[in-house]
Amino acid sequence: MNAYRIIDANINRVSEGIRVLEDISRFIFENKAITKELRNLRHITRKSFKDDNMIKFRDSIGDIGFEISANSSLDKKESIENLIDANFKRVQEGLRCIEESLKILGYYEISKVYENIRYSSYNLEKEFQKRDVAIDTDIYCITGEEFSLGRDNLSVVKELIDADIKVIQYREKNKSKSEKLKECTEIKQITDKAGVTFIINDDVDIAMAIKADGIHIGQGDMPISEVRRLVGKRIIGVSTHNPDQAMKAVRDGADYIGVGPVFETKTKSNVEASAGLDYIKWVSENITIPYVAIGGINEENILLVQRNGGKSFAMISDIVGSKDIKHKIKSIRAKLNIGEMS
Ligand code: 3NM
Repeated sequence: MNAYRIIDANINRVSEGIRVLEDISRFIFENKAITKELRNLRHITRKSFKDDNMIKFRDSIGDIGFEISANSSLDKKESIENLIDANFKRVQEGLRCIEESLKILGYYEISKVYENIRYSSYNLEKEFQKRDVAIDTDIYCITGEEFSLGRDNLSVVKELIDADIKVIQYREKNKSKSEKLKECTEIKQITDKAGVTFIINDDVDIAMAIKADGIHIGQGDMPISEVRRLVGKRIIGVSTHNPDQAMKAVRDGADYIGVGPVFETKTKSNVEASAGLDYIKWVSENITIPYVAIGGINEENILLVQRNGGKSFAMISDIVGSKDIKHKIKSIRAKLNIGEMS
């Protein structure tokens, strides 16, 4: 009976798909709970139905599907996100084939077991997508000691935390690696205590050394796939300046993108020409991962950015360069809240 052959092939297919997801969860995202759950599902998949007929009807060499699959270009996996997506689909479709075939053979109870595995896989797929992207925030603050009116980065960060800022990026272009490492180590201790997401600009090695929550890279830096290999489940943010770069960053597996420069800025040297409000509007309508507007944003123009689709706003000079940081943030937030209501 060929239904046995379908079941046999799909138990293998589902187990292999789960194994790929399990290894991504284990070695890339280092997520114990999801890895354990996947392992459990793989075992149930293998053990719940065993019948000698499956081996009897197995015929991998005579499988007419092998040639079709070998010539298909659909096997191309562009990023880790594609790989996850493709393997969940493979697992779910395979489970459905097992369920239906078991019913043909009259194994209704066992068919239910595979149906349950399928439902668990939908849940896990959602968990996979949730990855630690603690980036949804209103004001995303970035350090810059030279604009900080003589204050050092550490004391600015303390003031930001006191003002209830939830995401801070360390960006310092004029310091040595060892100075940056020392500063980031100190900052990490206080951001950890405060439950604040701490992202490092450019230096993947520092991010790894201090176990930062994330890394932010620019267009000229290492490819996202390489950075992902190094940082695993940590957040990866990528600066983008036009729609092509935004779409590529999403395809390559960025967790969020920077969108700018919205306005002219003097803070970044060699900065690209202003991308304008059209670009942030385009992103708000076309990009599904979190995005952060950046470049020349200040208390005066932030509502314009909000009206053009901005939800999260990265700022350097207007915040670190203000005398009273706490007051500044309070007053920006008041504007954003009123803007949202009107
Ligand atoms: N990145 P300010 S603009 C660091 O467009 C940075 O990717 C940009 O500083 C980008 O808020 C920028 O002082 C500078 O203008 C932002």
